[in-house]
Amino acid sequence: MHRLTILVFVFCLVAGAAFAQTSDLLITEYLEGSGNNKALEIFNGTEDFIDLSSYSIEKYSNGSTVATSIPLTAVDLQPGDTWVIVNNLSEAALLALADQTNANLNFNGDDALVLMYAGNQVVDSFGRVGEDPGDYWACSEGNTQNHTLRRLSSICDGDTVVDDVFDPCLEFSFFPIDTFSGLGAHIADCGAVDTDFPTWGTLKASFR
Ligand SMILES: [Ca+2]
Ligand SMILES: [Ca+2]
Ligand SMILES: [Ca+2]
Ligand SMILES: [Ca+2]
Repeated sequence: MHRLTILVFVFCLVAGAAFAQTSDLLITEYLEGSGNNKALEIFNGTEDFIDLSSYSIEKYSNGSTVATSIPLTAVDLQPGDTWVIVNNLSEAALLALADQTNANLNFNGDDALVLMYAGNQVVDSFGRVGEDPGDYWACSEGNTQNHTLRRLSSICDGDTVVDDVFDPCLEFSFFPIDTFSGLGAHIADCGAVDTDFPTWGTLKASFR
C-alpha cells in the first residue's frame, strides 16, 4: 500500500475504535411504577445507526417460557440515542416521554424481558426466563417491583444468558417508584472497547 493510504487506513481504524462503545443495544432503564406506569429504555451505545425493525422485546410473564413479542418501531436509532417504550395506559407525564407505546408492555415485577434480534438472537435480558420469583427479583438495594432501575454506566455488554440467576444489584441502580427523570438519555462509560479492529501490535506486524 502507498504510505498515505496506510496512514489514512490507520487513522480510520483508530477513529473507529475510539468511538466504539457498547457491543449492541442495551436495556438501560426499567420502570415498574404505579398503576399502568411501565417503561423500558433501549440505548444505542455503538458507533453505528441501528435499524430497530430487526429487534423486539420478548416478555416472559410469571415464569413462563413462552413469550409475548413486542416489535420495535422501524426507525434508525442514532449512536448515543435512546428509545423509550411505554405502556399505552401510563399516565400522561410518562406517555410524554415515549418514543413508542405498546399495550403488551405490562410487566409487574416478576416478568422476564429479553431484547431479541431477528426473533432468535438474544441481545440483552432482564430477569430470569422460566423463573417465577414470587412478586419480584430482589437484592440488597431494592427489587424489580414499584421501582425504576437504571443500568450502571459501566455495563457495556448485554446479559445474553436469559435463564441464569438474576441479581439486579450487579448491573442496576435503584430509584423510587415513578422516577421518570432518567428516561430518554443514558451514559455508558465503556471506553474504546472493540474487538473488531486490529490492535497496534497486529497493525505493526502487517507493515513488515
Ligand atoms: Ca407496580
Ligand atoms: Ca407478572
Ligand atoms: Ca442473565
Ligand atoms: Ca436513562
